[in-house]
Amino acid sequence: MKTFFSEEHRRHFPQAELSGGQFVTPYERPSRVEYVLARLKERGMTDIVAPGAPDMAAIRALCAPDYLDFLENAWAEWKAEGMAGEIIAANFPARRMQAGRPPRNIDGKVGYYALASETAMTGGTWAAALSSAASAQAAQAHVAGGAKSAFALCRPPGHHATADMYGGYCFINNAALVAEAFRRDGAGRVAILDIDFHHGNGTQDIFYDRGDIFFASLHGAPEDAFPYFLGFADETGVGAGEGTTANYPMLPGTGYGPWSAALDDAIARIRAFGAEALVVSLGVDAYKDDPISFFKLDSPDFMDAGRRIGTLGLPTVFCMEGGYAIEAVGVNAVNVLEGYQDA
Ligand code: OKP
Ligand code: ZN
Repeated sequence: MKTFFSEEHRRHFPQAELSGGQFVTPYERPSRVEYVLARLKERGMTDIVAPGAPDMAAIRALCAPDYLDFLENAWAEWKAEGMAGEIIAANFPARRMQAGRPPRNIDGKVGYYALASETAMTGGTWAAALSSAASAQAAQAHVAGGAKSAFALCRPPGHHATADMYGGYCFINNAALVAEAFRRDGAGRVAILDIDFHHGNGTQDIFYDRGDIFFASLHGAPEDAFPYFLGFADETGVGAGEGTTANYPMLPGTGYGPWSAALDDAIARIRAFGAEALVVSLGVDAYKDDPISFFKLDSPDFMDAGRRIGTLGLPTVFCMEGGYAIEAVGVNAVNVLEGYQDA
């Protein structure tokens, strides 16, 4: 399996994440990908290439124009306003406020386009987010061109980003770009399987009313875990999309037994849906030692999960999402890929 990866990810490295009332070094940090690259090489998966320029037309088709303008110009506006630090959202349109009017002032604008305040932006964030999207797009093009599968080693991740909001370390929804690209390249129906510990709220939101794209997510129950306000089992889609969203929220301490039962159900749903291509949001933060998650998967479980996903026999793009037990991220992510290849 070929890997698509851009060194440009390094341009996104904020110093601060707001966590537990303190600023800490962000969990989502550049060194995460070093462990993945090292493990790929260790396992002989040395076909690692840089993507070309991002397909901006596809990104514009996915995202709101004002949101993209915001991402591109936020740093300059923040600095022009005299802000001393990194961009952190502090003001949100909460219940019964005007959620549809982007403020002129950048401090207000940031809150308008953010869905949470843990994620800081800096001068390099936009370039890094674009490079991450480019890796996803290149991986998809590779599979559309006839390869069985590809791995987009995306950083920053994407599954929390909606068409017009960032947060949860995400800015552009890479998995959504891949799904839409598969549709444009002729797949009638596409499935997205999100195995990151956190609910893929952005991906769900983007495709909630779509009958042609199935979204399944295994994640920590929203009562207990970020993003808290989406990912409940009774969210099943709307309109033409009724029945094309499947959420599997699970409680703290969930191990591979119940988790893999949910995976099998999601796989059966994807098979029944008749998907012709598959996108996997590959987060490995369901790992037992992940510092911000509460599932109990062990490293061999990720290989078994990959094998089960492989039984679908679909052309597949894996997009890297989360995973913060950084020394184990490489083994766990590559285990999924190896399991898939062995299926
Ligand atoms: C992104 B992805 C740490 C709380 C972190 C945000 C989590 C974002 C996860 N104190 N909350 O889905 O792995
Ligand atoms: Zn996650």
